[in-house]
Amino acid sequence: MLTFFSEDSRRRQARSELHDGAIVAPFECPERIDLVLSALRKAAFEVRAPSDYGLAPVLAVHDADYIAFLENCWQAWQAAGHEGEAIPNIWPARTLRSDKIPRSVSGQLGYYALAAEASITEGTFAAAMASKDTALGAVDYTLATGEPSFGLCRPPGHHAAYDQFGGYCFFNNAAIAAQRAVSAGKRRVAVLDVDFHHGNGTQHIFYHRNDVLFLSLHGDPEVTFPYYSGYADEIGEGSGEGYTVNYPLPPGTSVATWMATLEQALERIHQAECELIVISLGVDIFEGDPISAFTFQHADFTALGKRLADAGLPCVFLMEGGYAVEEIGVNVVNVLQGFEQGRG
Ligand code: SP5
Ligand code: ZN
Repeated sequence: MLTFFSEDSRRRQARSELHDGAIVAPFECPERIDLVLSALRKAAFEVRAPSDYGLAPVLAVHDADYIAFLENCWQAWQAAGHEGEAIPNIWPARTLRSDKIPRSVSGQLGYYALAAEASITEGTFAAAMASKDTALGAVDYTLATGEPSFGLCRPPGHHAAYDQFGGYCFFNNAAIAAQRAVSAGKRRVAVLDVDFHHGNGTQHIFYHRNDVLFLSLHGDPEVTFPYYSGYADEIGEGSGEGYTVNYPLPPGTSVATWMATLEQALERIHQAECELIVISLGVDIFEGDPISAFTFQHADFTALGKRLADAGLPCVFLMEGGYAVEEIGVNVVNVLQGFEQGRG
């Protein structure tokens, strides 16, 4: 399987994450890509650099003012004299005005953020640009050839909504890729999100549409980030009704139950006559993940890849979460190798 990666993904070098009441070194760190890359190379996958696609494919799914905010935020934050990284500390929460975008970068941060753990830093925008180029390189290759691909996206994307960042995500790479496939003529595309956390951003972007079917298996938001999205009664709206499908699962869910749930998702993908699957591949479903609570072992990732190959559709795998850094490489490679075995 051909894989894509842009070196500029390293340009996000955040120092701070708000976690458990403390500022800690970010879970979403650049070492993650080193370990995936070395595992890919060891398994003899070709890694290709994507071309520069500019902002047009980003603006196809995101708000232009939001993108301009991300581009300018670090500079404005520094100009305002702040010493640490840019982290919001107030939001237009339920009892405040939500129609106002303040002039101050601090006010804008809260307006455009849906969570506070991910800081904005000097290289964040450049890394987000690199990450979407990786996704676009992968989807373009699959659209041109019908062959599967993997994009080693960093930062991840699935929490990023039309005009909000959070959960380590800034541009929604999976949504950008799915939109690309629709624009290229695919009549319906599935985004299958297997990351431990609900892909609230992807859901939000396509909630009113039926040309992109969004399905997500994730930790029950009653007890898991992002808490305010990912319940089973979120099914899409208007012509999008029935084209959002959520499978919240309790912490500790067995792999057998998870795989049985995947069967339901794949059944829906076939029923909806999707022509391509974008897989939001979070390997934070691994048992050893430090911030998640599913129970995948290394071999289960191979089985997952095989099962996806059985679905018989062109697949684009895009990296989302996965924070058991030492094991992230083997878990990703196992999915990709399982997929190749399944096609064999
Ligand atoms: C892309 C992705 O996987 N983003 C995840 C963002 C999660 N951020 C908040 C995590 C809070 C974790 N609290 C876990 C307590 C575990 N004991
Ligand atoms: Zn996740």
